[in-house]
Amino acid sequence: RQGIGLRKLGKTTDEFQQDLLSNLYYRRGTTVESASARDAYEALSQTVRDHLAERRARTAAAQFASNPRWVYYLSAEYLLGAQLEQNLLYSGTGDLAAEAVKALGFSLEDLEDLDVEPGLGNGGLGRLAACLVDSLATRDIPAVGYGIRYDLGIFRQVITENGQTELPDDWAFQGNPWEFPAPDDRQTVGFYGHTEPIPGSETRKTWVPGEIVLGEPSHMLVPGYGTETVNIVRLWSAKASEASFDLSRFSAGQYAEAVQEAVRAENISKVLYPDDSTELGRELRLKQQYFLVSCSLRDIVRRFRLRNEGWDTFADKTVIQLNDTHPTIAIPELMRLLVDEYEVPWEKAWEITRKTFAYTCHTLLPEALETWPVRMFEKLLPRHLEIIYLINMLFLREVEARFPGDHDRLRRMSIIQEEPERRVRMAHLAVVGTEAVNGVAELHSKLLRETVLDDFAALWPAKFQNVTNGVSPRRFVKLSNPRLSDLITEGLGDDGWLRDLERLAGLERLADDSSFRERWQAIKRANKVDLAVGDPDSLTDVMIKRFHEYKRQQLKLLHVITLYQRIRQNPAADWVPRTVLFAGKAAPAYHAAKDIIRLIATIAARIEADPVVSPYLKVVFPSNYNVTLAERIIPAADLSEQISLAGKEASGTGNMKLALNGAITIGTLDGANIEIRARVGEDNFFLFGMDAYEAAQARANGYHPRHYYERDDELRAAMDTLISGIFGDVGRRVAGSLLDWDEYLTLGDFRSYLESQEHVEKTWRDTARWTRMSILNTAHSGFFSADRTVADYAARIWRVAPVAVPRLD
Ligand code: 26Y
Repeated sequence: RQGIGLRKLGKTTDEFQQDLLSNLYYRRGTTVESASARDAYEALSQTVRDHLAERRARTAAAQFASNPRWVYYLSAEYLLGAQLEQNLLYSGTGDLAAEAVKALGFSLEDLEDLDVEPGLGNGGLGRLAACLVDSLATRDIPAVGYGIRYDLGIFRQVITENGQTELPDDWAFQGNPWEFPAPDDRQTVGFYGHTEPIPGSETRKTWVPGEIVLGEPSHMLVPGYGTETVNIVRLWSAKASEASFDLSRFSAGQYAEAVQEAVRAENISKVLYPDDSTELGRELRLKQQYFLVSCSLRDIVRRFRLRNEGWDTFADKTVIQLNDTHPTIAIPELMRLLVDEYEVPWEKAWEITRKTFAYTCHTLLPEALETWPVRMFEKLLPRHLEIIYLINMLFLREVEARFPGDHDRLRRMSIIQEEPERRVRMAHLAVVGTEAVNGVAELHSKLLRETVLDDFAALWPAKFQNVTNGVSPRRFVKLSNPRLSDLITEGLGDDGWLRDLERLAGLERLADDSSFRERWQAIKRANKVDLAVGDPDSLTDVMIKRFHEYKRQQLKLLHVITLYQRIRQNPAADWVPRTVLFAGKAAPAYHAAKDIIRLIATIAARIEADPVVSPYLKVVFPSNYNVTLAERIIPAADLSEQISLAGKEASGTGNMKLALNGAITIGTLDGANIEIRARVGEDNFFLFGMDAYEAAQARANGYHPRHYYERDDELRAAMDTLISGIFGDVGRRVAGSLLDWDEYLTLGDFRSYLESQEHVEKTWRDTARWTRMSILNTAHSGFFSADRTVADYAARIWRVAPVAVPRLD
């Protein structure tokens, strides 16, 4: 079937117009005369998609022909962001599309407003997955991202004075033009049941599952920028088998009972992170993890077997990256497939498995390291538990050989935790079953080796690596900040920086050019006008991220209260007007984080109503922070709040996006802040607070928040306002938790933070100086491109090379 070619896709306005009409008529089934905006959006999306699909076909052919080592990225989350604008850019059809839709009576902007982002993730880890697949394609690396196609993505957040409320996010309610469902390519996934010995074999077993669910794949195209490659992310939906519908019950009028099994099966991909406060909720999460793993591994094995190569070459042709521990059951699952189904001897299978997997850790909080009760595993995945036991036994034998008689070490390192209840430690399984383990910023990787994973680093020092995170310069500069992109391109002479972000360093010489600085500043102002949340001449101070106590939105809030009190005490002073913008979601069951949101909303309203303070201070909290909203806020930010307690934020990626867009960071020595500061320069970064070692020491030496409360008058005044109850019970609760325990040393860092904020204001008054710092932040953030991150993974962890996709001329 070689040599059958496609008609070339429209490359002129007329041709594009024709393709658009053809999609409107033949795929959408409507006419120009009756087309709604939705019809036009769908037809346009399909037309753009066709351009990528054609590149996709060439990519698949070129990648298959070169028989490369494939990168398979397994992630429970993908926060891909809106697709239309990106795909117009990546397919180079933006101008054609604008003309063509105009002829239909629509504007491109109107149609872009109909493009709903798939919110298939929570935060940093999910957006990182999206940036990495973008850069994998941009670097021409053969790769597939695997994930779950949740029916309901991350909840839609509504902020009122009562705090956060959560509404379901039925993101594909009106259809999703960007995906290619493949219901005929479905996989079968087992759960529950029991195992049976296989006569004559010690290690092989038969697993007889008690429940079968189908996994239906659907893929989205992931184009590279400035290249031909189009990779895919393949997302799985749970579907009940035909047999699960009980026709006789239905006929008897037992409608609910007739579908209950099907509903149960399909609940697996119903929502992202179902509430885990009940046993059933926790089991559903484990089911999701295995569902993703089982479908994806079957797909990976199917693709490998297309070539009829022996298992000996599997690890040479496959690397599977585990995005945190959520897909770690892939390790015992690959063992099960190899040993039980393909009769590969255990030792051989283990060698293959270890060489195939690599694990990225994204946390330092010990409580965030996943563990699952052994009894839950035993019930849901009985064969996997047996395999984990055997892996653990052989592993502990290895430890015992290296450290004879060190029983405490065995207990610490075991994959099974014994006390207070037996649990499977997923991070230990992930370290034992992989060839490489990496953290996501220098400090994080170092602390992993020194603290949470120190025993493993002692055993296998070479396994531990660092790969600092990065972000997509296409989405987070070119698409989100077109004005700045144009100025950068003009300043550098070409737009090569979009594929080679270190070239931004060429802006350094322009930082001293006053007319360039004025244009830079005018762009920031125009972006603030677009965002329309406050006076565009005020200092736009943004804290945008998930709500978590370790990130310390409460510290920012204490700063706001202090400013409020200072202004009230001395209204005539020369205050720097500020707009403080918070955005972010809290996990629905995380009450302390939701209290902080509610408190911010309450205080925002109080300030708004205060005629003395409101000319200088405004607090805004736009609802429903997501990728689309981030793309609007980031270009307008002057000050980037990165104020987590040092040693707690693994990396952060919002910090990188903001610095790239010329916001100046006020931050602690945490995560990637340290690397940002090292690159942009100490003078262009507002540093405060304890470092990670000082923080650990403060805790160890007996940290007493009251000590700070008693000695700092302004801190006490701010806390007393909360305690007084004028901001309600929620204020009392937040203050109480700070005074009584203050897990993240908020009060300990308060004075240092305030001093640093005074330095911010002093600097802000000198516009030329501030703008210079802003330009230097952009100029020296080129390292934080996800293209560099992917190059690091490719060279140091995956050992893969690009495969060029030939152009179609
Ligand atoms: C519920 C549980 C299984 C769970 C679900 C999601 C645990 C963790 C997560 C998500 C974690 C996450 O987003 N981590 C962030 O990853 C970013 C990318 O590496 C880092 O920049 C950021 O510091 C880290 O908090």
